[in-house]
Amino acid sequence: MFCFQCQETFKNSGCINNGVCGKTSEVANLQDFLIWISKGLSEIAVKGKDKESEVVDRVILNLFTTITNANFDNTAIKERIVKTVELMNSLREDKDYSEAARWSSVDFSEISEKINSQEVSILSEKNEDIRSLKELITYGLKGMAAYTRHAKVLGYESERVNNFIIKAMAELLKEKTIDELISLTLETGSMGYEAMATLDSANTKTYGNPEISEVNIGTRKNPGILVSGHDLKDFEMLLEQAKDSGVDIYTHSEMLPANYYPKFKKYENFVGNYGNAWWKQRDEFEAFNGPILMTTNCIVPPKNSYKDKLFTTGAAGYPGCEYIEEDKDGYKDFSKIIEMAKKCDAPEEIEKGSIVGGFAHSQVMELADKVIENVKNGDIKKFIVMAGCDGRMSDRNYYTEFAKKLPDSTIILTAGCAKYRYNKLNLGDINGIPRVLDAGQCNDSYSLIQIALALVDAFGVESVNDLPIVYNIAWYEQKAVIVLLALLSLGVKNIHLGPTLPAFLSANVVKVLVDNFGISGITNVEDDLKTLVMK
Ligand code: SF4
Ligand code: SF3
Repeated sequence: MFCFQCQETFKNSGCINNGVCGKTSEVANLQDFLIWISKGLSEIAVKGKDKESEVVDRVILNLFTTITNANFDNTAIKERIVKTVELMNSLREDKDYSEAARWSSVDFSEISEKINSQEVSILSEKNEDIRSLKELITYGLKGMAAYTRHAKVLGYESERVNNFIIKAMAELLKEKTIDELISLTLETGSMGYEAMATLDSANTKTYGNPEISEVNIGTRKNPGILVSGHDLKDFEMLLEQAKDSGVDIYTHSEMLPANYYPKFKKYENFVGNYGNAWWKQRDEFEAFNGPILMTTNCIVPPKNSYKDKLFTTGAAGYPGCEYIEEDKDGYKDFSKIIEMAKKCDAPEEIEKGSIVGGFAHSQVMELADKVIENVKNGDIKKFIVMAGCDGRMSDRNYYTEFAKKLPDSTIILTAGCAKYRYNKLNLGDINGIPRVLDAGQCNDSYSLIQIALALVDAFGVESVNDLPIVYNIAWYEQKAVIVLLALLSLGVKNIHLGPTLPAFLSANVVKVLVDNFGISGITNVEDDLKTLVMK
């Protein structure tokens, strides 16, 4: 195996025997093969007369399945390989295709032979810069696919985004120049922005605009179900099915922003958020006592103490944990989880109190006058975008320290699970405006962009780069990659990215990003405060 798609990759170079995330080499190799034939399937669709929606759905699910920490289940990945090959076989015409598009076997001894030949490995591309850009685009597409699927289950999609995903996947099989790949990278970013906008519409039109909310972080005495990941539709179905069961529902990690949506608040058994970011789940899931539903990443290989209570659905999967299928209408039956919860103890209380969030674009626009007035009178001097991911490595304490040491005249704009590094620090407020404004999940970085664009209008400046906004973004997996590419495609400059720069960026690609976008890594809290905030 060779995988370097996430921030925690071994020695910031590449996982070679096992993933730091817990991915086995068998799963990693099968995932590489799945991506390779997904590109082949895309090529068949691009060269064919009609772009079958079945192709789009299949490629999107395959991309999403290979996101870091989403699916560790070799059986599930093999099943997806078989379905993909069968679809290719049914659509292939009498045309000239690449080897990936010609692949027609579902015999796993042949597939293993192909994998062992190393021809579908990331390292099969020998030119380091071409490999770097092709992987950057692939990872962006993975993030875009995740957001696209969340929107699709709510009945929203963008044909442009769908077509782009298929086109770009097919393009990645071709020989390309550096310049061609750079322009495909930027196109990926702007399509990523459209995918995020589509998901924003899907979420807000279905569940209402997020509003300022005080979220309970304590527990009640009933047994509970804990829901993690990003899929709001799964969350709604579970809330609805559990509403009269006597079982309480709690969010974990990236599901926290569900607490901000008006439509979910009406459920009396929706208690609040339990615990922190994904990487603390081994302790927190154990203390929770009840079953847990993972709707997407990030899954950490579970402890035996709760493994039989961990359920997955959608693109997520873990061997030995039960997977909840959807029926042909998209309905999922969660009764087994609810019945299991009834027999479990109530959650152990690990925290008390509340946190405040819900500052997506519509809510912030309502506060716009107040925000602008505070900027004009100098009470707010700077906004620091600290969105992105959290991770388990101790070097991420940097973000807690950075947040603590920010001057009182600054506001943190956040989205994604990066917020857990500072959302319980009680950083106070500026004339009633909290100093940490959480817009929601990582995809709600879209809201942060909307807020920046509104400020451009309000202050009459030329671009977002003329605003008192700086960027200190933390990344971990591929959804952060699409958020980053979206920001670059909008012309946002001087983003600081940490805790380390992606291992998949070659020295030359980093140079392109530095020269054109002023991207840089992080150094230490004191120096970065000077560069970002005090200047
Ligand atoms: Fe390693 Fe990250 Fe790939 Fe997992 S996803 S195998 S930790 S690079
Ligand atoms: Fe977090 Fe996985 Fe990226 Fe969605 S839950 S931001 S890491």
